[in-house]
Amino acid sequence: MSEKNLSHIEKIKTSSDALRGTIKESLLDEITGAVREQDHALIKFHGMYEQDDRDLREERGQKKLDKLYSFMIRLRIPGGLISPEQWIASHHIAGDYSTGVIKITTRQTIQLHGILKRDIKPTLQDFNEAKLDSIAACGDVNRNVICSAHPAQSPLHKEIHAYADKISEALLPKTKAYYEVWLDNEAIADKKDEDDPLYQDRYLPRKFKIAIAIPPDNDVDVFGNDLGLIAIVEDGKFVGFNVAIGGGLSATHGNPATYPRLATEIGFVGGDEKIMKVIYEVLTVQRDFGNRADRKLARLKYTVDKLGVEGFKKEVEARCGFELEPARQYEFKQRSDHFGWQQNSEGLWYYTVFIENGRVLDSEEVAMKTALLKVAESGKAQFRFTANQNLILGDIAETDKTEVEEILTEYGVIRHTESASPIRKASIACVAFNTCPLALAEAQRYLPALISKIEPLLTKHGIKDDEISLRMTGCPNGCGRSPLAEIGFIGTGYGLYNMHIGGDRLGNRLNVKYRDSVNEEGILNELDGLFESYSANRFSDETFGDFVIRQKLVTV
Ligand code: SRM
Ligand code: SF4
Repeated sequence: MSEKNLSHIEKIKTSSDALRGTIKESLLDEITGAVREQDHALIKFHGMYEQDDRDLREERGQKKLDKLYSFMIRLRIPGGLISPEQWIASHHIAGDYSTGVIKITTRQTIQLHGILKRDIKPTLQDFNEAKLDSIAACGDVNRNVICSAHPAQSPLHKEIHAYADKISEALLPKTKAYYEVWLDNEAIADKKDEDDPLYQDRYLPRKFKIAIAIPPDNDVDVFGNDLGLIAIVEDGKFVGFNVAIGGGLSATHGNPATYPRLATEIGFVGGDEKIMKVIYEVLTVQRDFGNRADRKLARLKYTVDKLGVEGFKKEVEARCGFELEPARQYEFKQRSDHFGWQQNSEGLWYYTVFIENGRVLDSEEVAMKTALLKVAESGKAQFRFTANQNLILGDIAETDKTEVEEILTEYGVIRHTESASPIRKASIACVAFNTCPLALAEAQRYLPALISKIEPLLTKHGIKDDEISLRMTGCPNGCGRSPLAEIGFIGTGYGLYNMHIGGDRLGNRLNVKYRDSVNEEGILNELDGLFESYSANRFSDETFGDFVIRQKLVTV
């Protein structure tokens, strides 16, 4: 591609001195709370975003004040697992430097918001002390590798989870910029140590996401990822992965060239070396064939559709030097989290805590943040985030279960988890206002209240125990994976949402737009009618998503 057609981010990347840019200078500039324009793009590769408080934008603008800049930092936590000590550290870092709210994301990690420029380094240094980092949590590289989170029913889960770490490590950029800029490490003497055969100096055309699903659970929404790996277990042994390519959930309002797409399964690969090779070469094909002119069309899904699924697969196979085997059999049976207590094959206990939209804070209803700190301080449980924005307190010994349970009871966590309705527990909302610069409508600040108005409708129609998946995003980027919900709301303007229906309960089918830009009254009217019809006419065990498709309310 000729230089002049490259998007401006491509130029920033190649001229960034391995992602250093002028970040150090930006940090020293006390006149503004922001970083320089090119550094704005580069800091994403270090796991952070520059934002401003959108609630205050207008008022500050009227007073001719600069925007109130702050930063969001997102950690890299492959498979979502951290130790109690790391939770304690995160709790205190959140209190010291951010808004104090810890946000569990849809990719099994945590983010902190509202960090001032001068506090970024202390934040990252404190995380580093706790052996946590934010390298490649954002940017045009492989992001946090996610993996089915559910309590290990079999010892194989450990073996498969280990791949999340291994893949994440293998696909990290080689640059040492993070250590130099944020942790004050000395500049490396020999730049050859930073040679990066995978990312070179241009990195990928766009973000890249990998998920590992362990059937029967599809809690990671494996088909919404650039690269989906579905673990295949035969005769009690993990034998390899089915490989799915080209998933992605974003679209842009008014741009028909953009669309959500489910990943397509292209075959099976077994054996550690071959598995790692296939993953690596999927990235190199995207690196070499992805669109570097238009970032709206740069995700892997568009490259797959450009080359054709077969064409893409052949290119991967040629680079690997071997062919994929035919995809193997598996079945997904659940996508939502398994709330409450579970025990694994080794006798260890797990408690899955419901955390509405992933926001860990103390509220009048539940002292979640305090409770989790107490559990962490007891040292009796590991912390595993789920891709549904919840938390599993895991690996709890039989002898420690009572102690953990007492803490959870004392601070209202068990009541909170048990009393939430099935639809609330199966809901997801993205961040949206007040920090997301791309939000057109509210999501996590609004969905809980909307659900409180939807619950009586479910009760009225006798379907309150139905676990309908309902997701809301403040724009069509799909961060809360609304295109994969049975009912998805996608913000179009403040207080307005496109309403999509007809996704299936397991994440195998995208939903379809049903109504344009409806407000709350419209949403509740539509749902009232739909629930009435569903309750009266559904087959037994038929899910809401399947029902609306059978009734041809939308066409897939
Ligand atoms: Fe996302 C951009 C939040 C998961 C698709 N996403 C953003 C930004 C960073 C806005 C921005 O670019 O400035 C949001 C920050 C808001 C804030 O204030 O924190 C943001 N995305 C999130 C999180 C925190 C939502 C949540 O509430 O949990 C999730 C963080 C995941 C993580 O830990 O890495 C999050 N984002 C997703 C997902 C879901 C997933 O990966 O399973 C998607 C859809 C899947 C996909 O990628 O196709 C998603 N986010 C996007 C996109 C659209 C990308 C595209 O293909 O065009 C953007 C915009 C962009 O990249 O230009 C975006
Ligand atoms: Fe922001 Fe849109 Fe993502 Fe929501 S879906 S966090 S509004 S980019």
